[in-house]
Amino acid sequence: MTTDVLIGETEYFPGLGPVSFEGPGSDNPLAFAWYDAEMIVGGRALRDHLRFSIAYWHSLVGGGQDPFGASTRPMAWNEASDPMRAARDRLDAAFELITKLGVPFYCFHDRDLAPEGGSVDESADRLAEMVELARGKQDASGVRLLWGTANLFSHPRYMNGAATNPDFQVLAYAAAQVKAALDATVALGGENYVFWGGREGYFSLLNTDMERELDHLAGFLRRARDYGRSIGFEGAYLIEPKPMEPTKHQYDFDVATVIAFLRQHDLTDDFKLNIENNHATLAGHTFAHEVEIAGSAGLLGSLDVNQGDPQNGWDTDEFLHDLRDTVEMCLALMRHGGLGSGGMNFDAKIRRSSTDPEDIFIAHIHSMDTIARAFIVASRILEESDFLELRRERYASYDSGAGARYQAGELDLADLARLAGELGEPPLKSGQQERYEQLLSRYLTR
Ligand code: XUL
Ligand code: CO
Repeated sequence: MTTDVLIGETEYFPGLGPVSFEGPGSDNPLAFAWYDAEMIVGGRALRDHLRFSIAYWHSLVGGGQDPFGASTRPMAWNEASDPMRAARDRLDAAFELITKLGVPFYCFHDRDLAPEGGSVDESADRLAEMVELARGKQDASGVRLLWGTANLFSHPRYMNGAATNPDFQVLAYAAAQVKAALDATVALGGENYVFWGGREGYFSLLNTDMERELDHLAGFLRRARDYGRSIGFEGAYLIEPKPMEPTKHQYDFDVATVIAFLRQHDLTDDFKLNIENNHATLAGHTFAHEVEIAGSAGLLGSLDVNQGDPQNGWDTDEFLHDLRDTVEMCLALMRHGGLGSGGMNFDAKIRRSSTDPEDIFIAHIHSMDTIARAFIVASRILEESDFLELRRERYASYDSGAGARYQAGELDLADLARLAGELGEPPLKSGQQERYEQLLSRYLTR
């Protein structure tokens, strides 16, 4: 799976890319130092392990606007006064960026690809028109769709939620949007379909019937699943947890909450998790923790790779560059069998003051390098060090004797109490945390 560089009528990033691999010694900010797509790790090319993806909304739509000011980033592809013309220009720019970076996948919201129309039908027609063009770009370049989704949070009609809106008319409108977004995803061979509960949550419990809203959400997901399957969608549906923002409390709070919800509503055969690092840290967890929880439940779907700022609690969506954290996440990911049909989507934005055309290239290159390097380090820790052995030894008392019988479900509480009396006071056994941390540090620089 390779991608061919695709430039439209206008070249939007002249002089930039295609990006090549120069190796760890490179000082060239516009070349890969670690991400060698062809490098074989554990029998597979890095490209196929990592399955990088561009996020249309951050890299082609958002221009750095924040609550205090307008956008700062020059984006010539968004300037046409006819919004469909702008959508076509944006598609050109998207495929130029994706293919120059050599990224194999992309992700979009319906409204990133095509502007909303004046009615449900006009919006669906506009999306279908853009899907036709995107299909051509995919075929010409070899780029694939990792997932599609519907933006059910920007329009004012969704201010009180979409599938959890107290007003049925809004829920129905959201359903129309998801139907069209599923049609688009299937037409483009999308491998997954994402639900991020944009405004599914509450600001005050005083005016909120939470039980009813959650029930409506489950019903909405069931309808979406059934429709998708009926039009031939065979991929995974993914829920993306986030604890807060925009609402005070988002229903899909974190991975554990979502898993409980999916199990309660019998949805685990079709739905998995799309885990985002900055959402994990907002919930007071780490990326590794969330990957571990989903992996243990067999519900690991895909990743939105980014990072927050340790000094504040916002969803700053920075490009992931923390090597150490990423190694920890990769250790959890690899122990649970990797991404499968998921990928690593750069749900990240360059800073508002990053206004040079090359900034978006450098941001992706640096993140791809960080992740590739972390992945290689993690695979070496797993294959060459005593990391797994140390962890196994820590639990060795459950491998034989009474411990093994306990793990197999035998021994009741009275049996355990009798054994405690016979075995006596347990000796203290070190958890050796510093030894693990040292091991990780040493592999970072090898
Ligand atoms: C918002 C977020 C979204 C989802 C897709 O915080 O992460 O971009 O990934 O709707
Ligand atoms: Co995201």
